[in-house]
Amino acid sequence: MKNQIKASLPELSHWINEVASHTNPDKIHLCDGSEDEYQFLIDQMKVTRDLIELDKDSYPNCFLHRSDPEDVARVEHLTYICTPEKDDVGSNNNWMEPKDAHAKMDKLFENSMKNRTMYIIPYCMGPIDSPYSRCGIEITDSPYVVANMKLMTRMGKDALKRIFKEKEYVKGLHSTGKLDPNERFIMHFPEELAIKSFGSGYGGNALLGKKCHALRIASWQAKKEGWLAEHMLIVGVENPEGEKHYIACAFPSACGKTNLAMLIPPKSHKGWKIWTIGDDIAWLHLDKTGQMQAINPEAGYFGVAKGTNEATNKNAFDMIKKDTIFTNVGLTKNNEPWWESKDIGEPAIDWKGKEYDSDNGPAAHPNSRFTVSAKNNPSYSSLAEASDGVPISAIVFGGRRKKLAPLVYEAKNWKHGVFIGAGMASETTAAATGIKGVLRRDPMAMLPFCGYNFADYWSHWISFDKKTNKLPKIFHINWFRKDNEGKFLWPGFNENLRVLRWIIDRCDEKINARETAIGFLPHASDIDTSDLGIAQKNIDELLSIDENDWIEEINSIGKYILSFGERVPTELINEYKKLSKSLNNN
Ligand code: GTP
Ligand code: SPV
Ligand code: MN
Repeated sequence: MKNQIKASLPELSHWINEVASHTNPDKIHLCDGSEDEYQFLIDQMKVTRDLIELDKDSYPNCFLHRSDPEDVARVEHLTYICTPEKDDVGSNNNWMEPKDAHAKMDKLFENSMKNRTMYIIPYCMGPIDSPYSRCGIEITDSPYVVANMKLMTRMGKDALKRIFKEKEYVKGLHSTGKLDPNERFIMHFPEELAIKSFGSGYGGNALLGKKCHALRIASWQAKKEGWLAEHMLIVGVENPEGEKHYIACAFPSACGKTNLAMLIPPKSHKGWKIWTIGDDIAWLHLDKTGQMQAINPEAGYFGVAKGTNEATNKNAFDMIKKDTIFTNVGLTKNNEPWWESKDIGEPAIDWKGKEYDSDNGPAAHPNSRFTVSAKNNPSYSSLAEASDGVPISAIVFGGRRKKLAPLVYEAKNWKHGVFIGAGMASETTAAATGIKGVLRRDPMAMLPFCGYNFADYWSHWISFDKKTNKLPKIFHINWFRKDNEGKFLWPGFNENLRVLRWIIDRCDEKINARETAIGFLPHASDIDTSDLGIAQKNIDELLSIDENDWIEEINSIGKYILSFGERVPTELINEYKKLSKSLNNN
């Protein structure tokens, strides 16, 4: 195959040789994506203890990987976008001049693969024959990365064939280095379609097809080419009559995307079905008729283990009983994986490999994860493989908010919806290093992932209004509102289908809603909660808005948006002014 690369794409061959001579690996392995290759890597990692085999009877073909304890999450402060113009990345990104960034990274990569194998991973983000898909090549010295990329992407020969044909692909270079947090950087060069990541083996920092390519680089390409690359799940809802609607939802990291994407309808919802298209990333294009179509660029899930149990997410719970790589979970004495709220078994060993002692913290790291092929998911939709994607009826924004944001509301129109997305906020989670549980603005759930200036990003979102009259309706949800004792007001998880039903009924113009200053809210009777046993006062609170709190909120959103300076689109500023005025007039 190496000769084939030389003949078909000399430029790629040149890059591989250049990287090899700079990083000085012991061996070079071009990945073909086969099952044999996967098995070979797994066997090798069992020997090196990079993977620990789990109980073969209850968890066949499942493994545990323990990362370095200082390398367990994305590192937003060490993630950069490198473009010639600083203004192009905005205050939402760290910036470095490309020349300086290359120099810094090249120094780190020097001889970094000595005594190691360099793997070349051709991959395709999206169905292999879809015009919306994009390819990349990741070079890495981590077999764990290769195995994860095999589960998460369409990896190997077919991707390489497509790369030969298209001749355009993202070049990603990754090395685990010494895992020294002081020598850890994730750099993106959107104009060169290149990524350089050093010093971390963690998912979002090291699996370069995921956040680095499919969001940061892709969002830049999408802006140039007129589409959107978003941090969104894509879910299909089928009613008892067999009608299907597809919804794309942007919630920040660890805020419920995987759970919603594969929920199981509650018992009260006979005949309803949920179909998963994707759980983390959506690429949205307008087709020739102006309909918004979505593909999931990924082929697997890198999901949060903690909290996954039979009641919260049975589909996930079942799909990770085979063919799964677990990262940083605990172990039971029977060598089964264990995490907080698994609700079965007891922890014997913690995620660091020490005997479990509750005084030393949780058994599983709060950001412990599972990696599994989407094919294992009982609710996986065959349309996730469709080259033209699925039609999107609604876009839903949401976050973790103890107070303020109601269970659900609807934007008055597209521009107002963009304002709602731009004003999103959520409490921080364990998915990134740093303080947890602090409210921060996270527009469209893209704060860590938008590869360019948010002001330009909002203009790009707004521009869709002129391109078609078939845009999806926009909504906002909050599953995380709490009462004064700190208890969740809404049961969440599978019961969230009730809210999706309201959203769909609104899209189909089947029901009315209550117009308020912030948008359309449901009439309580339009969300069926009769069998849930929730106190009426809780329902009323979930569907209420406190105007004084909202005046404060809108002022804070306004300040945030305006802080992006002259490039902020006038339409967004007008939305802010309109909303501020109508709240103050009430
Ligand atoms: P990333 O993979 O980091 O992007 O996360 P995600 O958005 O896919 O989040 P995920 O579905 O994995 O959920 C994260 C955490 O939120 C888990 O611990 C879930 O148990 C919890 N969670 C998910 N949905 C709900 C819900 O409706 N209500 C409540 N209270 N918790 C939820
Ligand atoms: C997230 O943090 O949003 C994730 C996990 O989905 S990671 O791949 O690390 O970004
Ligand atoms: Mn995510």
